[in-house]
Amino acid sequence: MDAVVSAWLARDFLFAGDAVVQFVHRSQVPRYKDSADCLVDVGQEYDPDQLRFDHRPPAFNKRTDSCAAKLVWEHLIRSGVDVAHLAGLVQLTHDGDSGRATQALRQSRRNGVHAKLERLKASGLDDTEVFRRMVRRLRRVYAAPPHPGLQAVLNSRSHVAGCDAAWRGTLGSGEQVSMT
Ligand SMILES: [Mn+2]
Repeated sequence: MDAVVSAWLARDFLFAGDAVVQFVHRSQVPRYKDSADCLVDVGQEYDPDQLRFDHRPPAFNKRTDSCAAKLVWEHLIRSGVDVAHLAGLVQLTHDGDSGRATQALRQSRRNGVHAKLERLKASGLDDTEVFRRMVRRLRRVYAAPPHPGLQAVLNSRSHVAGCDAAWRGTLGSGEQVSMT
């Protein structure tokens, strides 16, 4: 799950969807160590500037101190990417990756995304197809909420006509709001 979520976060939010994700066996990692644009959950290196996101020693003292999904997510937050709505998924992934049996994790293993991944893995599909189907599910379950700035304008447009510029400043790029 950590590999899936971290690869999804990297591809969709770090590379805006424009990246080829390849799952490699640990023994093959040295071959990709220098050539890959980004490594998640492999490589034993944590170097956000070089887009290396692993949590195994010596990157961290204990592998349970963090997880790849959390490291990528924290990097995205620091970079100003709007992924705050994925905090729950990241926590769930970290709990699962470090063996913390929280209520949310138990539920996820029963009928959530963890259960979905187990089913897909057991079905004999290759890694690429498992990843594709997991991403489809993750996008649906963890869709971004409507932009709060946009909502505020739409919900109270009659009251904020005089504050047009201020509200506009809170909108994400590409969103057009007409106050008229
Ligand atoms: Mn991991």
